[in-house]
Amino acid sequence: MGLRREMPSRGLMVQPPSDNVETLKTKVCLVGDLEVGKTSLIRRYVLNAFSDAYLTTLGTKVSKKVIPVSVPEKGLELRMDMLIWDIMGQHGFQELLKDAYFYGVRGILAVVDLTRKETLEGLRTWIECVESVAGRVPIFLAVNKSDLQDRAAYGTPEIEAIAREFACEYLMTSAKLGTNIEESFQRLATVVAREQLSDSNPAYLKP
Ligand SMILES: Nc1nc2c(ncn2[C@@H]2O[C@H](COP(=O)(O)OP(=O)(O)OP(=O)(O)O)[C@@H](O)[C@H]2O)c(=O)[nH]1
Ligand SMILES: [Mg+2]
Repeated sequence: MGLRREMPSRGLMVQPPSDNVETLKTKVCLVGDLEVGKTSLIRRYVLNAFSDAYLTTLGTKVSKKVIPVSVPEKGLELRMDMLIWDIMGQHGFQELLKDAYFYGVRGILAVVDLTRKETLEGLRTWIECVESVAGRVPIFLAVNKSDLQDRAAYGTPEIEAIAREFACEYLMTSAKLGTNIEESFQRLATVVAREQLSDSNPAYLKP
């Protein structure tokens, strides 16, 4: 798989301002193999909670978070209503349910597990699956379980290779310790907003 092409622009879902701040409605999803920590990242982000117990996600769960986003190059401050879709990591369901889950996705938080190298390879089919439904969308990569550095199965070169492949940025995260969770979602929100506000959507930029 070569480098990703530029993403086509598409329409906006902008609501009229209620409190003088424009609201951007966005659907993002977390994808990655079983047990990488998708549900834990969302739990930490939305509820600031964590559990060591592993309960695999069956089907999907949607959470919502309202975040301020600034796009400095456009001089814009926005409110993003982010719907966060937690998808189960079972590859078998992909073809069956992808239309239902990935329709309208505007951004992907791709998650891998620092202690299992195969989760890097697993990511490819996840991203292809989302993009087969939603088209090209911005991606942010979370290399999760950074608290288990002593069990790391790969290092920076492998991470940077996969980040290059998907033309995305990444952070090392720990849902357990709460490391880089806010930052990861915030940076995903920013790249998604930037894409949604691309030049082909000039209507949005009117005062
Ligand atoms: N040490 C450590 N464990 C973590 C971290 N994040 C998640 N876990 C553990 O990893 C296991 C799997 O976490 P989940 O959040 O359920 O993983 P998932 O990706 O949602 O899994 P599926 O829903 O089955 O696809 C659980 O036992 C979590 O406690 C982390 O940052 N550090
Ligand atoms: Mg889960």
